[in-house]
Amino acid sequence: MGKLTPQVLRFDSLPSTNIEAARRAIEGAAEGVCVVAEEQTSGRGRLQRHWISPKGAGLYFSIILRPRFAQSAWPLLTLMAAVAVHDALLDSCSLETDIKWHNDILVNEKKICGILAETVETPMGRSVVVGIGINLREGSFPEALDELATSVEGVSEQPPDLDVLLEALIHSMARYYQALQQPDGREIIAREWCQRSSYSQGKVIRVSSGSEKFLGTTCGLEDDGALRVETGEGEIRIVRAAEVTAVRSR
Ligand code: BT5
Repeated sequence: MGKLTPQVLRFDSLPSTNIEAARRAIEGAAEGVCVVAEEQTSGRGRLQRHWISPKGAGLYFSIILRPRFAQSAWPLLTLMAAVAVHDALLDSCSLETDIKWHNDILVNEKKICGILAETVETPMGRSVVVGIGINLREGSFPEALDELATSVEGVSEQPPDLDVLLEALIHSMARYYQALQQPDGREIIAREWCQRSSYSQGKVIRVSSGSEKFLGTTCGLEDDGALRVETGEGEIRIVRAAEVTAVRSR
């Protein structure tokens, strides 16, 4: 069953590792092909946002997956990647991180990593490119990110080593991808995610989805990775696509 055989392709500069991985997936690249770039000139976030990717300042990584399990479980690939990044940062940099639903890795409530999973239609069927950007070095990011972002260098005792982190990341991605393919894979990933995220239970958050906004308290995940939020009226709302912000208690 779908054991990942990673193969790393390295580039000095790319517009976006996700775009390069998608192009290669369409050309027939195998599951497990990873694209890594020293810099991205048009790094992408969700909803046409940018991922700032200065040269040598971060790990800019994308992996091609060709999942053979039900598409209803594909949203869990983002959660799987978050769990894998969490473990890779712990194992290779001794860094404890938090996971913010559903795709941000935080240290001291600042973003150290973002994850973007995109589906790609290819002649061999629909595939998924999972892109991961991890900030490694301070100093090369624009001031506008100061309030929002942090880096391994900014919060860890150890200087970041890209190759050690990359190896740990590939190792943990392979491990949790294998886990996701087990009959109880959704539960495993949801459980691992909840253990690593302060957002899984009892977090007061503001949810904003288009023009709709509401406050609530988190109470676990659905089995497709959606967030359960209890509103003041005791009702449980299921949040699938939305921005979530922690509300500080006074
Ligand atoms: C994400 O989007 O967090 C997904 C980022 C995925 C980046 C990787 S890098 C490798 C691969 N190739 C790509 O082209 N992309 C992937 P989102 O949740 O929409 O967050 C984007 C927002 O994060 C921006 O609007 C900024 O506010 C902020 N941001 C931009 N660059 C950042 C950085 N380097 N560190 C922290 N925050 C950043």
